[in-house]
Amino acid sequence: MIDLYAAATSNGIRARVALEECGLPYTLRPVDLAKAEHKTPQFLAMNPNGQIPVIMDHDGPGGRPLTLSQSTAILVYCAEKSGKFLPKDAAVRAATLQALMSASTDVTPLFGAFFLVRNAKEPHAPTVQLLKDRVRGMFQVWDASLAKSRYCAGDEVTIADFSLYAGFARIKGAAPDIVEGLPNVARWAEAMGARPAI
Ligand SMILES: N[C@@H](CCC(=O)N[C@@H](CS)C(=O)NCC(=O)O)C(=O)O
Repeated sequence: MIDLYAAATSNGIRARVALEECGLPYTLRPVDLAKAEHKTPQFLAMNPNGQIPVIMDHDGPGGRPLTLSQSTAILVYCAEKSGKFLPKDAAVRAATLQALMSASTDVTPLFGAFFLVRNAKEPHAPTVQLLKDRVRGMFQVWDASLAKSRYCAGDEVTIADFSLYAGFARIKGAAPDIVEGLPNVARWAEAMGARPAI
């Protein structure tokens, strides 16, 4: 059994989608960020960075418990544990990892920066616009790519789709105009949103 410590942010959603999609039994342990539950000594013992998500797999590799943070590491861990969504073919796997990194390490942090700057007490309008345009630009690239393939890394669903969908869902909720008017992204998002696990 796995414990998932998370909140409903894009990184938290990414980890939960991974567990759901991979069919790994887990218990959700909600972490209230507003109450700083991620800064308690108990939480910091699991992740000294004081950030969600964290999983604790009581039946980890070799039957030993494993504690893991970083939403993308959790995606890879779940894929490997379940044998799903991380293709074995070397070329497709490389494409999957490329798409995964783009979704996890480009889109999400850039949107996070946009969100922080936009919601600052005195937002600096040119910076807000710059960051917004950068995130939009990334989704325009995704739109062109999704015109050629059904999913982020080809014609099968992979963990790259889970990562991008977590970011997409957060952006759609907080700044929908960033992802509007992109027909291939919209088609992909509809397909992803219709998946029972999501
Ligand atoms: N790179 C990390 C980022 C984790 C992260 O930024 N978590 C946020 C919520 S989405 C958090 O816990 N923020 C609280 C804090 O940093 O104090 C990941 O992918 O898991």
